Amino acid sequence: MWWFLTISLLTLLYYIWQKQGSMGKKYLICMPHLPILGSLPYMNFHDPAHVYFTKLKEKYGNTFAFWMGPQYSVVVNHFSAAKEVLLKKGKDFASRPRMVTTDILSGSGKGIAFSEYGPQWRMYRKLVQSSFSLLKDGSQKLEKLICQEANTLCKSLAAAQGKIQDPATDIFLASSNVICQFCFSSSWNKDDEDFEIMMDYSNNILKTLCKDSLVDIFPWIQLFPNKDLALLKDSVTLRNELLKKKLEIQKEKFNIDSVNNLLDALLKAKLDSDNPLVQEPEITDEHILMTVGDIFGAGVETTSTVVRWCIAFLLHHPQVKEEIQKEIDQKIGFGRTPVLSDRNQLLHLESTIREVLRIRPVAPLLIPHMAWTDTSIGEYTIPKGTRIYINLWSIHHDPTQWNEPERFMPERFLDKNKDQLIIPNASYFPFGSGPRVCVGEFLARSELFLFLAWILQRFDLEVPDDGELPSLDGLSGVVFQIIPFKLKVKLRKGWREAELSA
Ligand code: PLO
Repeated sequence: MWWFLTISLLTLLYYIWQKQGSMGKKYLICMPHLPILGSLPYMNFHDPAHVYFTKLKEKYGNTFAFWMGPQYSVVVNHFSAAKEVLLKKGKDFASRPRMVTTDILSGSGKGIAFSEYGPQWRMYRKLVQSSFSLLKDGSQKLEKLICQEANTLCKSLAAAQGKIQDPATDIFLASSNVICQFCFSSSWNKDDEDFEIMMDYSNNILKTLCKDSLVDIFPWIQLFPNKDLALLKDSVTLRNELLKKKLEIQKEKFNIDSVNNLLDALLKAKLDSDNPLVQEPEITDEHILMTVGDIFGAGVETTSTVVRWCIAFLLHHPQVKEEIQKEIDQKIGFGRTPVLSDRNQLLHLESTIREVLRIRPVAPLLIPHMAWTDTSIGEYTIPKGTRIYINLWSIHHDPTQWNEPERFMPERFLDKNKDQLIIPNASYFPFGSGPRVCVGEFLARSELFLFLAWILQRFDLEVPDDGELPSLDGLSGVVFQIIPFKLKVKLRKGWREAELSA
């Protein structure tokens, strides 16, 4: 009886407290919620979060609120509100919520992907951005670098020609080496121990990070034994050891007059900031490691996943693959390998990449944003500290913007005459937008184009003899992964003949 009375009283006080705070302000429609547990008892955990939030649109509208345990949170399902959050009021919403799992990965909010908005984040982000320009011109030309890895990738695929293979490791190696060159000017072989360790820990981090697991909602849960958290901690320790090793090597080689990679650029910035006249946020080894760790992790996991999604969709749609190859044969032939400037020529390949990024966005809920000041979305008040989930899945599958959004149709990114690439509507931003837009977008797009162009020029990709097509369901998480699949790779006749006559 006493229990019942106490709980009823607490619930009543909670609602009165909420109502008082909201006088004169307009709040978003909110899912039902209870004290402490928030809306969790009313939520369905069968569907992946991005699909569930898309379904809730019917009931609560495009933008609605819910309580993730004690945390007031907002879901944005439509591009116009998303643009307001990411671009128009981008600064207000440019922070990140602190979560137990991302704190473990980022050494308590260091680096650039998961850190809060502020001068420190801005400085590291600028440093990373200017390092990317090292790639655009300079000795380590981006194109040369990617083509070198595309060449190794094609050789490995050719070595297992005719057999049934899962291309995941070879593709992962290729994208890892591009980003490894950018970060540390080094690369791995397929059988290097460090490469295997990296592939393993990276996979385990993806399985456990930012999954809206209970520990990210109720941090006190970490006080109890937790298998996933232990796996994440062990994986992050392995990652940090690997990064530290790279940092020590780079420190020994470091020459301030020759900045060749991201780590060099950060070490140089650290030296410059040791000057007491320069008033900038402090640059420490730990911050450097976490920043490189973010870029490295993002470069490794995202590109290789998208290349595999592209291959999977092409196995489902062989006619699209044929169209791409026809265009490669006409515009490039077999006399030379593809280069970046072919991008304006290979419209079918480019439109396919765009469509894959639409239908299977790399991060269907982006990384959660957080309002670091009191602000608003439209006429609705958004208090400081609100978590914002931008539902890219819903935005990219919005039936009012996309005709048959569930259908794979690369031609939607071509004009009527099919001779020009277009973005058919504004409900599309696979790399995010605004202050937190992906810093590696240029690198990612270049890699996707070159890896796929090299593969499709040389090989026919076929479904294994048992006819099993890849699953297009995916595994949700901070990166929307593809379920491993197998395929048969065959050298194309034209390529073989060209090789013989060379
Ligand atoms: C991938 C696993 C790595 O071991 C660690 C890592 C660092 C940065 C993360 C990345 C992971 C996943 C993709 C992320 C990236 C930062 C930006 C990128 C989340 C977890 C995206 C898609 O937003």
